[in-house]
Amino acid sequence: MNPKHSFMLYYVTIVSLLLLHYYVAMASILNITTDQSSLIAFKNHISQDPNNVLTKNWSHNTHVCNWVGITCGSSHHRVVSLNLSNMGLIGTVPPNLANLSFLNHLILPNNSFQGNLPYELASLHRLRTIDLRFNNLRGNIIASMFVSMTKLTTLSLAWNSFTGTTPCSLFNMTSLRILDFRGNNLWGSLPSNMFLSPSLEYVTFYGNKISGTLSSSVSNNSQQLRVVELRKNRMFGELPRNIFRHLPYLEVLSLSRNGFFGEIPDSLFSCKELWHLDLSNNNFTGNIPPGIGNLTHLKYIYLQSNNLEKLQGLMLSDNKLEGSIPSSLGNIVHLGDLSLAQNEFEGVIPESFGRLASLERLDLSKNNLSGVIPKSLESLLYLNYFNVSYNKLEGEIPHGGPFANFSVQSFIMNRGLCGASRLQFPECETTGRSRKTTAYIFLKYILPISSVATLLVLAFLSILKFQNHNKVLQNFEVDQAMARWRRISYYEIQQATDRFNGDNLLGIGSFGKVYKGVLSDGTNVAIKVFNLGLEGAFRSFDLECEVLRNIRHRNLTKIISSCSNLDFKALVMSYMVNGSLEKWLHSEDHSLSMIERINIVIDIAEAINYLHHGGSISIVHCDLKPSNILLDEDMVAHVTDFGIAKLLNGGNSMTHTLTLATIGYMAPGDV
Ligand SMILES: *[C@@H]1O[C@H](CO)[C@@H](O)[C@H](O)[C@H]1NC(C)=O
Ligand SMILES: *[C@@H]1O[C@H](CO)[C@@H](O)[C@H](O)[C@H]1NC(C)=O
Ligand SMILES: *[C@@H]1O[C@H](CO)[C@@H](O)[C@H](O)[C@H]1NC(C)=O
Ligand SMILES: *[C@@H]1O[C@H](CO)[C@@H](O)[C@H](O)[C@H]1NC(C)=O
Ligand SMILES: *[C@@H]1O[C@H](CO)[C@@H](O)[C@H](O)[C@H]1NC(C)=O
Ligand SMILES: *[C@@H]1O[C@H](CO)[C@@H](O)[C@H](O)[C@H]1NC(C)=O
Ligand SMILES: *[C@@H]1O[C@H](CO)[C@@H](O)[C@H](O)[C@H]1NC(C)=O
Ligand SMILES: *[C@@H]1O[C@H](CO)[C@@H](O)[C@H](O)[C@H]1NC(C)=O
Ligand SMILES: *[C@@H]1O[C@H](CO)[C@@H](O)[C@H](O)[C@H]1NC(C)=O
Ligand SMILES: *[C@@H]1O[C@H](CO)[C@@H](O)[C@H](O)[C@H]1NC(C)=O
Ligand SMILES: *[C@@H]1O[C@H](CO)[C@@H](O)[C@H](O)[C@H]1NC(C)=O
Ligand SMILES: CC(=O)N[C@H]1CO[C@H](CO)[C@@H](O)[C@@H]1O
Repeated sequence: MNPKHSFMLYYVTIVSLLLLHYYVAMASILNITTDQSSLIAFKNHISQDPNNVLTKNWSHNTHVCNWVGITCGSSHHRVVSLNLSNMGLIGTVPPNLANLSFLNHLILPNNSFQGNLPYELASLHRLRTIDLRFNNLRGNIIASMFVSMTKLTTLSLAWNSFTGTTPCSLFNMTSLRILDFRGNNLWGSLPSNMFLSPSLEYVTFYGNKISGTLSSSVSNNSQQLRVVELRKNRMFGELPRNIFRHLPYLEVLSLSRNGFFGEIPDSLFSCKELWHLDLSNNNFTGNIPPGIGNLTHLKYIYLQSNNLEKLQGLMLSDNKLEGSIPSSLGNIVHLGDLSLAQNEFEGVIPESFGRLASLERLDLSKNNLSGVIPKSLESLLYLNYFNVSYNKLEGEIPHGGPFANFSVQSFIMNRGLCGASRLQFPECETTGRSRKTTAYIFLKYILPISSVATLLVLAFLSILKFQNHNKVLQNFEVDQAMARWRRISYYEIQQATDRFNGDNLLGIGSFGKVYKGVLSDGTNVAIKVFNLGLEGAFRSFDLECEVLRNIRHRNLTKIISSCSNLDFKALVMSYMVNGSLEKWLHSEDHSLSMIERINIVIDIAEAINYLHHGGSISIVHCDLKPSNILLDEDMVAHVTDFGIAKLLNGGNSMTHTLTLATIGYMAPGDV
């Protein structure tokens, strides 16, 4: 044997022996006793345990398998699961956990674990679940730490402060089903094999700093994907045409708040299971492919803030779309064909549809629409098909423009339509006998006229009399208001709403829910709880608080208090016993006297005047309607819901407008 070969032989033998020794040693060292000492070491790294759960329970007197949060395997009696969810623990994750060599589930969400994740955990190759959501962990995500965990199905590190480039090699793992990195600070781009994983079902990088484009390597492997959420990142570029072709089970796709541009690829419409599609706040242009009509499960579609004005047809019929019809549809001025038939839309037909000058076909049949057919539609010269059958529309059928030609078939099965004697509908009642019609005329004509008149008088008076005192008075009132505005705790809100009991729910809107509640001092309040999982909710809350610093008036809804901490935000407002003006105008068992009506008009006018002229910043409401007028126990009207209001800086600079978020109650379903 030549010396070189024998050296190799010795070398290999020695290395093998060392490895064997190591494995034997490991096997003899790691047993349930070492599991126990690992957990004790873990406990020692916990600096605060608010409910003393571990302090009391994890004691030497009880077997480790009986400790709270610990599960042991039935045959080998080693720790297989560590689950300490929602305990408010503060501490770090020590490397000693890597000695729990049989661990399958590491579940520590909603605590305050800090610092880095020790790289030693990479040796836990039996792990199936890692759930560390809602902690304060930081440091670079090192993908190689996870790739040896060949059974890992769930990796959820959402809502921490992890940094680094996107862990691309995770997409090569054949076991991963859930990959959740929401709310961290990852950058870099996503790998081109992102959709290639044969096992991934749910992938979200919502709210990171991911850049780059979304590239198209897809294959028939990527069949399992159900949820792809890349909302609120820094991605850009055109979407490859075929990108969605191979994702037959895709249910949720959210790409909003990136910089994608170009056309929406029609391969999207081969995703037959899609029910939530959010492409809003990008720069998509052009048409929505007609294939969108094939998405029969679609419930939510968000396309706002793109450049889709050139859209010529929008067919969303026979879906399960709900909520009100977005009035922004009125901006797609080239639209020729709009069908929203057979959905579950509620609310009114937007007045803005009168701007759809090219519209030839409008089908809104078989929904739950109420209110009147807007007279603005009379200006749609090219409209030759119109169908609002099977809704709950009421009031007078317009007769001008294209309405001269429509047959009764366009209007069947609506409970309150009148006029158009040609079609044999009952004549519209113009006298005080019909509340609805009076209310309609009142709102449509008298209210605007008297508001304007009141506004003019008030504006004149304020110019004449209060010119100099206005600001001083204003500042004084605001300071007083801030002093009175006390903070309230999550606990108090929970008590007030009987633990957010469904019976107390007043309404649901785009940013969360509104509950009725009773504070400990007996005050009835309405509590608007922001759903922080939703995009924009943080911003909405902050803006509302900002605006509330600027406005305060008896005829606007009053904010009593706010509650703000990292994962809960709410506003507490006066509860308006008598509900909305809409209820009073449009329901059988309510009615308003003429005096009440006039008083309401005056209240509204005062509030609007205050918004326009009352402070250093003018506020334009932009969405004044009966459902946004709330009545208190004395039937005093309060203006609410500044969802689409505009702040005009200095009163004249129209360019610096800032869109506000909803204040006050929101109209249910104002998505
Ligand atoms: C675990 O291993 C240690 C040292 O190898 C030993 O002293 C101890 O008795 C073992 N415990 C059990 C429960 O086997
Ligand atoms: C620890 O908690 C478990 C599960 O709640 C319980 O069965 C056990 O008795 C507790 N042990 C101690 C010492 O409190
Ligand atoms: C972890 O524990 C919490 C509270 O005890 C429980 O609700 C949750 O289902 C557990 N999670 C898993 C994955 O077992
Ligand atoms: C987080 O834990 C706290 C208790 O520490 C609990 O009140 C809260 O509901 C939990 N949050 C979530 C999102 O589970
Ligand atoms: C457990 O892990 C720590 C840190 O990784 C290590 O120093 C220690 O030797 C391990 N203990 C046992 C008994 O294996
Ligand atoms: C996917 O499968 C279909 C037939 O099942 C085949 O026609 C197509 O070429 C395959 N695509 C890829 C990218 O493998
Ligand atoms: C859309 O394009 C315009 C003009 O190219 C650009 O100014 C704007 O920032 C883009 N918007 C997004 C969300 O990328
Ligand atoms: C929509 O469905 C029809 C009929 O099933 C089919 O012919 C058409 O190709 C589909 N369109 C798209 C874009 O998938
Ligand atoms: C229409 O609205 C009523 C109540 O406003 C509701 O009960 C009904 O289920 C709705 N119908 C559809 C088809 O959504
Ligand atoms: C009504 O229909 C007739 C014949 O189809 C057409 O000539 C006329 O322009 C239509 N009128 C309106 C207002 O659309
Ligand atoms: C409008 O739609 C309803 C329900 O689909 C239908 O019965 C009616 O004939 C349609 N009207 C016209 C003018 O096509
Ligand atoms: C500034 C103000 O409070 N305006 C009116 C609000 O509404 C009540 C009831 O109508 C009036 O009395 C206030 O003058």
